[in-house]
Amino acid sequence: MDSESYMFGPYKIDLKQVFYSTQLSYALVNLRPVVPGHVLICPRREIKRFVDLTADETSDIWLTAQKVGLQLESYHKASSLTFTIQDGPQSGQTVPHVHIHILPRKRGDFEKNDEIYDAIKEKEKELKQKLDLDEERKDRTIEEMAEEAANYRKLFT
Ligand code: AMW
Repeated sequence: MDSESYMFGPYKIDLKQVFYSTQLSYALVNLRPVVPGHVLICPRREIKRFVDLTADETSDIWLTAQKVGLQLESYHKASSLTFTIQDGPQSGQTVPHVHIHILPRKRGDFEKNDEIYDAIKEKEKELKQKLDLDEERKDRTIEEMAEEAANYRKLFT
C-alpha cells in the first residue's frame, strides 16, 4: 500500500485531512462534525466490519484512539470523551470502512446526554435538515478541514 494514500471506504481522503497516522491506522478530521473535535480513526486497510480487523489492527486503532482522545479533550477544553463505532448498516454505519468516532464532550453540550448518538446518525441528520430549514448543515470545505488538521498535527510532534 502507498504509505501516503488514505482511502475511507470509497472516498480518497485528502492528505490535508489526516493529522496523525501509524503503520496500521490513521486519524482524520470530519467532513460534518457534530461537535468541535469530532474526528475519526480508521484502519489503513479498507475493512468494512470490526470483526475483520487483525489483532494488530485492533490493538493499534484503539491505542491511536486513546492517544488522539487524550490530546483532543485537552485541546478543546472538554472534560469527557465519547468513543463510538457504528459497525454495520443497521447500527447506522454509512461509510463501509471501520471507523471510531471520537467526540470531545462538555457539560451541557447536549440537552440529553445520549442525543449525541442521534446526532451522529447521518440519516437522521439529513431528516433534521429537511425539517429544520433554518439550520443549514453542509459539508465543510477542504480549507476549513486542513486548518483544523494542521492545528492537531502540532499536538503529535
Ligand atoms: W458512520 O455513519 O459510517 O458511523 O460515520 C461516517 C462519518 O464519516 C460521519 O461522521 C461523516 O461526517 C464522516 N465522513 C463522510 N465522508 C467523509 C469524508 N470524505 N471525510 C471526512 N469525514 C467524512
